[in-house]
Amino acid sequence: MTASHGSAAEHDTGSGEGDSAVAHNSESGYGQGAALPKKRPRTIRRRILLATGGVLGVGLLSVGAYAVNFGVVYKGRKLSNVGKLSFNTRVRIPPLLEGRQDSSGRRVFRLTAQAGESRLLPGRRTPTWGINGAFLGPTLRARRGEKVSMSLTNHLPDATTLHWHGMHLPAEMDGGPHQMVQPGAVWNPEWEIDQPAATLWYHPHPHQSTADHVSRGLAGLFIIEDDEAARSGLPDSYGVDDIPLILQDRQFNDDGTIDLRGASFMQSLVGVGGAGVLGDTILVNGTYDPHVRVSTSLVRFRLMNASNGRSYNLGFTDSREFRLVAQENGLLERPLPLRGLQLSPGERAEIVVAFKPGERVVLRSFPPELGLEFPTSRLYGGEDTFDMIEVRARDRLTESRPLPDTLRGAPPAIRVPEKPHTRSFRIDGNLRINGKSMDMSRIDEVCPAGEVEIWEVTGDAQVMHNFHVHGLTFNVIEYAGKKPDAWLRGPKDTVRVPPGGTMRLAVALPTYTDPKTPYMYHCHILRHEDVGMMGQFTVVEPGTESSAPRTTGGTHH
Ligand SMILES: [Cu+2]
Repeated sequence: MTASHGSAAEHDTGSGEGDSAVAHNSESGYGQGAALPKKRPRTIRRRILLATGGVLGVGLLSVGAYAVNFGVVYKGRKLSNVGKLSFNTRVRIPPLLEGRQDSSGRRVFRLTAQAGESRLLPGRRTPTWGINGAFLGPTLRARRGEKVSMSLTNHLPDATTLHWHGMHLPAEMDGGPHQMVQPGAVWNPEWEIDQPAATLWYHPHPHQSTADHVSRGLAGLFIIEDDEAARSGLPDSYGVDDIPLILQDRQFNDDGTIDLRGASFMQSLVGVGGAGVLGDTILVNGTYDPHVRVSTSLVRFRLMNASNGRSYNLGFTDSREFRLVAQENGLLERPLPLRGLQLSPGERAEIVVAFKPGERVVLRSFPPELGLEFPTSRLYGGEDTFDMIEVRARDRLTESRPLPDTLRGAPPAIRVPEKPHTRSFRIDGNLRINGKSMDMSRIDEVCPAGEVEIWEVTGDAQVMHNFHVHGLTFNVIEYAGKKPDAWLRGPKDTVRVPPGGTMRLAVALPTYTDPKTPYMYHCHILRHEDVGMMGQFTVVEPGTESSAPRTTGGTHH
C-alpha cells in the first residue's frame, strides 16, 4: 500500500514538469502522463483546440497570430499566490443548521436562496448569491434514520435547483435539472436519511447554468451522522476540532464582481478557457487570506473542493503526515497516513492532523497530478501552487483522544456479484459521453434497483475530467489498469477520470424506483457539465428494464 502520493520534497521541487512529475505519477497510479509518447509540435494547435473547445480561433486568426497570442495567454496561466498572503483574516465557519423537529418527528430545514453583497476582498463589495445569507450556505446536519423535510424558497432573480450531492434519495428529491424552482417559488423535498455518516454537500444544478450559480456563491455542506460513527473516536466538535474547509477559487474583475466566464475574449479565441473559471484567488469558507485557530492536539478537517474546475493537491508546507479518515461517502476502515491528497471538483475528504502548541503551518495546494501533457496540463491548473489557509495552534492545546486503528461506522466495501452487469461510458474530445451530449428528455441508461454493477469510464487523453454519479456510492476497483491505492478506493461519489485510460467502478445502485425521473451522471468540471457532458439514468424494479420508458416524456424504446 502506498502511504502517500508524493513527498514534500517532490512537491517543493516538482512544478509538474520533468522527471519528478513522472515519478510522482507512476507512484500514485493516478496519472498516465509518464506512459504517453511525446507529441510532435505540429499537432499541438489542433490538440489545444480539441482539448479546450477554442474553435473560434481557427477561423479568426492566422496560424502565426494564433501562435503568438496563444504564447502570451499560456505564459500567464501558471498561477501561484505563495508569498502574497498574510493569513490575517480569521476563517469564517459556516453556521450549523440542524433544523427543527416537527410534531411528526421530521427534521425541517428552512433554506432561502438569495442575492446579496459580500466583502470577499479587502475594500471591495462583491454582488453574490447565498443560502440564508449573502455567500455560501449553512452546514446542514442530520442523523441516519431521520426524516428530513426541506423548504427551499427561491428569492433569486433566476430559476435554480438545489442538488444534494452524495445523498441516497428518490430521484424526484435529488434537485437535479428536472426539479427547477422558479423565482418566488418554494420547493419541499422530503426523504429519510439512509446512509452512513459522511460529508455531503448541496449546490444548484440548473440545466446549462450550474457553473454560473455555483460561482456566485450557492453551495454548502451537509453532514450526515450515525450512531456507529459517533463512536469512531474521531474529533466531532463542529468548528472546534471538527472544522469544515470549503475550498474555492475565484477570478475577480477590477470592480470587485466575480468573473463568471473564466476566460477573456482573447483567451477564448486561442482556446484557453475550456476548464471554465480557474481563478487566481483562493477563498476558504468564503474567506480570503485566511487562518484558522486550533485548540486541540488533533483536528479533523472536512475538505471540500467546491471549485468549478480546479483540482487541488493538498499537503502541509512542512510535509507533515496526516491521516485520511473519510472520503466522499463515508469513513475508511482504517485511518490512512498520507502527506498529500488530491481532490478534483466535487470531491471531499476528511483528514485528522496533529498539532503542537504554538505552531503555525500552511495548508498548500501543490501542482496537481492531472496526467495531462503540454499544453493542457497548465490550462487545467496542473502547474499552479496556492496557499490555502494557515493553521495557528494556540499556546496551550487540549489533549485529544488518540486516533483508533480502526474506525467504527466505516461502510463495508461494495460486494460485486460474480457476473456483474457492466456499462461503459466513453468520454470523447468533444465533451460527449458515449458520443452523446446531454438531452433532458432522453434516458440514457435504465438500471435495476439495489443491484451492484460495474461502470467502466474511459477518459480522453488530452482533457481533465471527473465523473460524478447522483444518488449512490461507488468504490473504485481498477484505475488505469491497476488496483487503486487505498486513498482512491472510496466510498466515493466523484472521482477523476484517468486521461486516456479506463477506471472500473463498483456501483451500488439506488434502491428507490422511478421509471420517469432520472438521476444524473456527469463531469463535475462545471463548464463541461453545462455544455452537455452529462447523461441520465433511471432506476426501476429489476426485470422491468426493457419495458421502462426511454424518454422523460414516457415514450418506450
Ligand atoms: Cu470534464
